[in-house]
Amino acid sequence: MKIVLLTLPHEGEYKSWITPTITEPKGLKNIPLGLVSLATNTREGNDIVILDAFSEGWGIEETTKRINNENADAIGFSVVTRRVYALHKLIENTTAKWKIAGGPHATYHAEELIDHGIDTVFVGPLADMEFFEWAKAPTKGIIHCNTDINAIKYPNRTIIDFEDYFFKGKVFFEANRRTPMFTSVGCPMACKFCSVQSKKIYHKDAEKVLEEMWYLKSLGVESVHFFDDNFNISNANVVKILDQMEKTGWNTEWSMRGQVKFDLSLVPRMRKHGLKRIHVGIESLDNDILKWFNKKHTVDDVKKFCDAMRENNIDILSYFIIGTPMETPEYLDALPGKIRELGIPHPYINILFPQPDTEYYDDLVKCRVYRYDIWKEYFKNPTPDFELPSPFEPGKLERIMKKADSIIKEFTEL
Ligand code: B12
Repeated sequence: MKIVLLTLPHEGEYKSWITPTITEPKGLKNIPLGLVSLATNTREGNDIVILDAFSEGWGIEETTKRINNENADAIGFSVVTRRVYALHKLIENTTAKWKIAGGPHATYHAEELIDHGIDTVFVGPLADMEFFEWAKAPTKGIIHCNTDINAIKYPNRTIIDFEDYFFKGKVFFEANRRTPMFTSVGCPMACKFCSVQSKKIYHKDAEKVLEEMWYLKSLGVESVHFFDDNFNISNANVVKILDQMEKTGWNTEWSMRGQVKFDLSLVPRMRKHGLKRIHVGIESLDNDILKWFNKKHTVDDVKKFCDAMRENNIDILSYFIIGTPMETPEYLDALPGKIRELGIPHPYINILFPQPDTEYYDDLVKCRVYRYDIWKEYFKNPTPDFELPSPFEPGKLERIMKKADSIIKEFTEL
């Protein structure tokens, strides 16, 4: 079977005020690891072409042409919610016997995708085994996926132009020949603003993690980033990976995305084996706001975490969210000073945004701040560049955006 797998173009995506534009990296290409994983695990007997429209910056027309030029039996869309407008256009304008979809939006909105002309929707955080079976005998409908993270091969980076995906610029920090990989998928936490695909967490065996790291090193990678939903949720699992690092002699640079609260006595060992930087969602330096977010740490936990990082010379990139209902102007004015006191060199300031499928958005509908389910209506008929009305009182969004820009400028020379 000839199958085109693609990421969706930016064109027409809904507007979002989450990330101030000054922190959006120019020229950053993201390896479509999900698609590379699918291709790696389904290549035998099939002809698979990956079109990374998102990273290449192609518009809808260009992407349509490229898809149709391939004359494939099937088109597989990797769908994130922000790009459903492009998805609808591409469903309309492309031709193939089969149109299938997977990814976070497909997991949340499978039936709606079927209504819009998708033949088969793959639901779940990993779909490699089900996709392989499907390619042998295609069927229509919704497929609930249970791919075992340890039963699949790691993504073969040589399927794509790997060299092209190393970021040459600088946003917050510099890292040479840095690339992402996953040691787990899923996060059981219940943060109010997040719509993670799986609340259940699936860990790769430590042997497999190190096998992939050494493979990346053989491709000339100098810095590995664990882009997990929450890498250090399980201390036991971190220990298993450290043991395997020790066993195989790993001490090349790595970094990770995870949480503040974990066994800090592990930090010196993590450093010894190459940990350079931790990316964490601190989100706020106020206990009431943290509680409102449903975060499971306190300001005191943050202090202990930052101390441990400083003592071990590990860099921190921390996400903060501003714009919560109980936030005072005094809190915002004091925030940069507190961040500095904690020794956080890279604060990544985001603005609270009602993403679909989050508790925050659902509450706004329940409390009638939004009179009807705006996202539900939008998904039925996505319009280009859609702008969600701000749920804040008049003038607040503009004020917060200015504040975010000024904090970011204070900490970074972008
Ligand atoms: C890396 C990442 C990014 C990278 C780039 C992603 C990329 N390559 O395009 C960057 C940093 C740019 C990014 C940006 C954003 N991201 Co992001 N990101 C991720 C992250 C952490 C990992 C994605 C990944 O590689 N997963 C690992 C691979 C192996 O899995 P996968 O891609 O999902 O693919 C598997 C299955 O889903 C399935 N599958 C996927 N596609 C298809 C297609 C077919 C045909 C089939 C059969 C199966 C299938 O099979 C794959 C293999 O098993 C996820 C969290 C997560 N766990 O998914 C968030 C996530 C995807 N991001 C999210 C969000 C919200 C954003 C932003 C909107 C945030 C923002 N700041 O505004 C922006 C969007 C930017 C934009 N303009 O669209 C949300 C998406 C929610 C949603 N419903 O769409 C997620 C789920 C995080 C979250 N917890 O909310 N992101």
